[in-house]
Order: sequence, then C-alpha cells, then structure tokens
Amino acid sequence: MQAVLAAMAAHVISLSSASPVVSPSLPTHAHHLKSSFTGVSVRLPRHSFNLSSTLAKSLTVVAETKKAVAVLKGNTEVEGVVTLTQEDTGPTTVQVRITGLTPGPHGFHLHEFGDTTNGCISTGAHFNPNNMTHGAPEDEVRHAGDLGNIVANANGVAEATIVDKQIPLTGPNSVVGRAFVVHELVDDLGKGGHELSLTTGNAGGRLACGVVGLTPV
Ligand SMILES: [Cu+2]
Ligand SMILES: [Zn+2]
Repeated sequence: MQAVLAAMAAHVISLSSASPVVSPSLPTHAHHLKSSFTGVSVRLPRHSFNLSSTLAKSLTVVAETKKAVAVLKGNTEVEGVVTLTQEDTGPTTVQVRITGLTPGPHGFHLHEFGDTTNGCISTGAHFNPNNMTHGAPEDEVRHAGDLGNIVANANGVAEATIVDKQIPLTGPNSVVGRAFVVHELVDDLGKGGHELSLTTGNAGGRLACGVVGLTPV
C-alpha cells in the first residue's frame, strides 16, 4: 500500500514540477498527497521522471496560430493588404493583394523597420537577421525579407500566396513590427550584375509599404 501511495505521490510531484499548467487541474487530494510525501521524491528511480515528462509534454501540446496583417500605402495609387498566418513554429503563409501597379513583376520584401515617419524610406533595408547578401526566396543565401517578385496583371492587380520559413510571427526573428515594401521594378534576385543586385535586387523605388501588426486569429 505504501508503495502505491509513493508511486502516486511521485507522479504528482514530478508532474507539477515539470509543468505548472497541469497542476491546477489535479484534484485537491492530490495536492494533499504531494505535501505528505515530499521526502519520497529524492529516492525516485530515474524512469519515473522520464514517464512523467512524456506525459506532461503530451498534455501541454496545444496548436497555436498567429495571424498578422499589413496595410500597404504610399505616395502613389498603389495600395494593398498582406496577411500572414503561422501555426506553431511552421512556415508562414503570406497572402498578398496589391492594386494600382504597372503590369509585370515588382520586387516584394520585408524591410527591417516598422517606421514610416519618412514614408517607405524609413523602413530601412531588407530584414536581414543572419547578415546575408540579397537573393531569391529559394536561395540558401538571402535576406530573410527577400520574398522575390509579385506579378501584376494587365489591370495592375498582383495576387500571390507565399509560403516561407524565414519570416516567423514569434521568436527572435519575428517580423511583427517590420514592414512590407512593394517596389517600382523587378527584383533581379541578386543575379543582375548591377552594383545594387546584392543589396536590393535593384528593384527601384518604394511604391507602397505597410507595418506588420498582430490581428485576431
Ligand atoms: Cu524592398
Ligand atoms: Zn534582400
């Protein structure tokens, strides 16, 4: 009997220490057991902890979806909306709709700062937390903010869905608070041989920009 109680107490102790989230759902008598058997924990075989940490993990896995939005405006008639969705630590899905463009490809990036005090110029350079040179979204060497080109149709409307792993909505490289910029010209993806190819893709002026902010899921 004592062994059974000790085993129960061991679970209570290790569960509550492994995951504070779990403990409020434990029945109150379990808390009582925990305090009665505090001394037992130091003699627990190692496998008890492994079992309970596995259990704690399975109880605390909850899918977390983050969503954000940017409204792009500038000094021209170009405007648009970009939404970003990320589940847990998976890739971010970016949905783009921009109007008022000249038909054809336009460079599209996440820039470092969510600062538009001086228009799109004050959003800084391409978001580049890994100190790389400019490239295409599919390249190993690229700025995190390099999302390539979006292509406007004959009506000047560009619609795209981009899935990318380097622009998360959480963590140290979160893009929340940074800004999307759509450019005047095609982004040469670092391969144009121009002096600006390896910094900006030589994509020309900034037509419109918008700061990424969290939005309800
Ligand atoms: Cu840009
Ligand atoms: Zn870049």
